[in-house]
Amino acid sequence: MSNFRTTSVAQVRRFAHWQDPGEAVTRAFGFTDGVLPDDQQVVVDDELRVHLPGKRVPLASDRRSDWALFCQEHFGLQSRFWPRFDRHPLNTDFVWNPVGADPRVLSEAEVTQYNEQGYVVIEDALDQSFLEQLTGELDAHDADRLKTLERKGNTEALKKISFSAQPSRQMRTVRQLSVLPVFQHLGHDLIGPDVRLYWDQSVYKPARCTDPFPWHQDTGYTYVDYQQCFTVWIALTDANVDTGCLWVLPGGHRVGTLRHAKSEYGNVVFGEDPGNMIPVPVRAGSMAVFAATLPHMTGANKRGWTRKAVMLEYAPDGMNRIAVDPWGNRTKTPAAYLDSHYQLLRDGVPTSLSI
Ligand SMILES: O=C(O)CCC(=O)C(=O)O
Repeated sequence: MSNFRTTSVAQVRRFAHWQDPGEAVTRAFGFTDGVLPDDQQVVVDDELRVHLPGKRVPLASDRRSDWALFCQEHFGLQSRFWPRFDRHPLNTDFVWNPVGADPRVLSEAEVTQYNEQGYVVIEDALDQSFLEQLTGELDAHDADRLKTLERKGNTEALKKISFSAQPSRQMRTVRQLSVLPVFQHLGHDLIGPDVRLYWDQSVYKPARCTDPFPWHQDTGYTYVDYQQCFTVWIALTDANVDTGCLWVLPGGHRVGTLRHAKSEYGNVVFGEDPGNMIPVPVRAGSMAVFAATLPHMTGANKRGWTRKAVMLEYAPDGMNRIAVDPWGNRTKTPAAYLDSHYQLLRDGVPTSLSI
């Protein structure tokens, strides 16, 4: 028998996405007026099903991460399908708000996948000549970094993953990339009418770099008051399980920001691999678009060449960083640096940027 807890209909109704079964189902379970009374006892099990006591067929069944978190927090019930979630202390009330009501670039199927799984892949988003130009310029940027490391005799760092923060500040091609129509339209579909670039970086994983980049959420670095930002991970070289592609925990975005620990390679949300993780291989020029709350990691690069990617993160205009000062007070500051976090969509209309 699975692990279970007995509770009441009133308690399960406190879950933000709870939906009572339809009248026909409720009647079939013997409630002749078709209504489940608040004080009706129900049993919730670790497969995230809700039963009436003694009934074999469940009243409801919901495998989503936010229901798992609710069961964990309200009933002390650890589900079989998800890792233990530990909320970020400032994340007290996150509820996933479905996006993509009137999509411009995503198909209905992609909108559904994004809301349910937290990511979509867009194949061949960049044309070949732009991809080559972008990669060439980022390579030159990385070559400078490598030379400096060599000069300093820092041979260990040469073998590790390397990040170049905000190349858009220096490189026009990265700025041009970040405002491509596909990103303006994605901003509209996944955020709304007013969208800014929030972050950009290149990520190079050298040949035979065996260190995975650990599980984290992109919101796990700086707490912000809007958690449904999105990240675009663009492959500059083919990325698959042998070359260090992304792995994601599909559906894990719905719990909002979790507590992260510090590690050598950045913030970590899960100490070990969660079950149900899947790889997201993408070929050069294609990209994974994912919710900033989606737990993800990248694996080892077993090949003899560098895996290269560039990442862009988008947020709504007006988003704030929230921090807690040493006296325990919450402080709020605008998340955007207006010079580099330019606005690419205003009132739903692409802005005319001179970049
Ligand atoms: O591209 C990688 O290897 C990992 C980058 C990443 O997930 C991040 O910086 O958030």
